[in-house]
Amino acid sequence: MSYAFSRTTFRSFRSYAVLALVLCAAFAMPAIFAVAAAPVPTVDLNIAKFAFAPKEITIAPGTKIVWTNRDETPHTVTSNDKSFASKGLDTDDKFEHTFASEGDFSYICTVHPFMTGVVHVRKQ
Ligand SMILES: [Cu+2]
Repeated sequence: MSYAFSRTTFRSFRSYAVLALVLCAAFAMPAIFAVAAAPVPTVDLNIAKFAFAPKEITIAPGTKIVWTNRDETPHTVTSNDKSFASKGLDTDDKFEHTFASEGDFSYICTVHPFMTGVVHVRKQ
């Protein structure tokens, strides 16, 4: 009687152990792939109250900047050397650009040219 009980207990424990292993593998799998595909470092930048915030920023090469227009007015993100240029961004629209190489990139809003910003890309 007690023998049968312990066998059943053992069998159910074993099936839980197998289930736990399968679940661990299932959860670990996406994590392994996430590490393999190294995410691009991203910096969020706001366009608010007719200004780029922050107006000046220093990042490492390979960093992506995502600008979000928080104003009710359309703005653009347009580099002076034309290496990047957004369309007109409405409220909450985003524009992103990845800076591959070092340099100083000044940009303006073409609708409001008094709005200026600069991105310094430096190895850190
Ligand atoms: Cu503007």
